Amino acid sequence: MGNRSDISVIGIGGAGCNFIDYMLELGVGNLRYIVADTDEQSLRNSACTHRISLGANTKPRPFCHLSPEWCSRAARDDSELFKQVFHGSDLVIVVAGLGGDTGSGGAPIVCQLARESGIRVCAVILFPFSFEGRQRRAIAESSMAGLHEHTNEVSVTNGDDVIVDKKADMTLKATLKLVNAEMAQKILSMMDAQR
Ligand SMILES: Nc1nc2c(ncn2[C@@H]2O[C@H](COP(=O)(O)OP(=O)(O)OP(=O)(O)O)[C@@H](O)[C@H]2O)c(=O)[nH]1
Ligand SMILES: [Mg+2]
Repeated sequence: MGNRSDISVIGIGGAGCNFIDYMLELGVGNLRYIVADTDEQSLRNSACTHRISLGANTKPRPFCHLSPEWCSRAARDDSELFKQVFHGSDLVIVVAGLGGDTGSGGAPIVCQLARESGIRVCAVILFPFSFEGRQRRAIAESSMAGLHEHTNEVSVTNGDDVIVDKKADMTLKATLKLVNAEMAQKILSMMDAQR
């Protein structure tokens, strides 16, 4: 493969982890895959062997609901770990679905950490579907501001646009697969541009 760039792709939160599984299933090789989540079960279910348990060192951990703010703090607490993981990469691609706590709070900080190491950073994200409600949209919007601040490029797939194109009887699972396919295509283009 000669002088191919060293590219890391890290999925953060449930959607990010699912997406990395999708890439592994596709068999896109020559990439360093990493998953990071606050949810141990999501990590255990992942086919990716390079796993980061986000927030394992962040105390106190809220009993029920996390928050994007707590997940941002968790990512900062693990900053040395992330920097070690990204060491040697020419490009870091951060993947998350926004609207929840982990991806929305963690992704902008992970982007910032990679950038501080002098690495080019792209975020590939899903902006939530309208049917998921206003609160998740608000969380996504505030995360977007952080992503724009700490990346070279943000590539957004808008959930609602995917729904417009889909067949009326398509299940959510099938819709998310379409989203994953679109995000994968974007990553393949980024890989080509980086070469
Ligand atoms: N591309 C893709 N998007 C998904 C998938 N599952 C969920 N999403 C989207 O991603 C958004 C965030 O969901 P999660 O990733 O589960 O949330 P999280 O970041 O783990 O946050 P918490 O579980 O609240 O800590 C959802 O609102 C959906 O719009 C998936 O498998 N693939
Ligand atoms: Mg989750």
